[in-house]
Amino acid sequence: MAVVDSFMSDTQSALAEDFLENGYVIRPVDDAAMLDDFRRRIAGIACDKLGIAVPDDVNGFLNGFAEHCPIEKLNEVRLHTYRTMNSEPWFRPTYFALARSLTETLVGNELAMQNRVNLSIQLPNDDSSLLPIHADAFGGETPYQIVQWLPLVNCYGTKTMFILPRDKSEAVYEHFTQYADKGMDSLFDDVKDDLIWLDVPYGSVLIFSPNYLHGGVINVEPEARWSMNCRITGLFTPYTGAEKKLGSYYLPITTKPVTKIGLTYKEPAGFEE
Ligand SMILES: O=C(O)CCC(=O)C(=O)O
Ligand SMILES: [Fe+2]
Repeated sequence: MAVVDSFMSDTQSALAEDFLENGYVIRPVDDAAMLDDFRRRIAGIACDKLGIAVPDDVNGFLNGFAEHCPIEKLNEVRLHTYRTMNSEPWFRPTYFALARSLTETLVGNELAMQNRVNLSIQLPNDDSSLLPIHADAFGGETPYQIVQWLPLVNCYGTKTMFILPRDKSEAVYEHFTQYADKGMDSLFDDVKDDLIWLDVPYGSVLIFSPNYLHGGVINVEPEARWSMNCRITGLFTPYTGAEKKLGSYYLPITTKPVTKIGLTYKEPAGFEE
């Protein structure tokens, strides 16, 4: 009969080490066929808005989106897609399922997930929806979270996002006060040689800690970027939710029966001394 001498499998330990060292990991999604179905449905929502049929070549369609959607209509189509996808009952559960094994290893299995998943569509040379270098914790979000960042097309070069790895971000934070005056553009210049431009092919998912510096630049590749991002946190962490609260911004998704029982337990009267 087999026994074990570790609380984690070798795969889980390697994942945890990689994440702790770099502040991010890139791995295949849990179910490639589910991702294909998911992507086709998302493309279908955008096609509805444009009044066209979903093409067989979804990958080519999304990459070549500039040919189907003029830049003036892009935000309207993006918002329609964002709202519609987030209103579908299959959407957040499927999004979560695609990276479940990674999230459970890195965060836990009793989780709260951002109420909506964000959608980013960046046409070539389009500067309309860029997120310059930042860390989400600066804006009052919990530091006890990961971002699940899912590309619907191959993301590389300027078509992807960058991150400053954990040790380099932490070194910058040691001397951060200077940027209050100098501004974030000068921060970008100071760290740009150390940035990792995350190569995330379709079929894989990026999980990163948004406590470390990250962002994007104008996509100068010939294809459009389609990516989604969503925050997931442990249901029970020291974070008290000054800005982004549990119950509104983060919604519990995998609350366990023992927690439900524990939360409703009331000590019967008569036990006080
Ligand atoms: O997709 C990007 O370019 C940036 C995403 C981001 O900043 C985030 O998800 O926290
Ligand atoms: Fe961010």
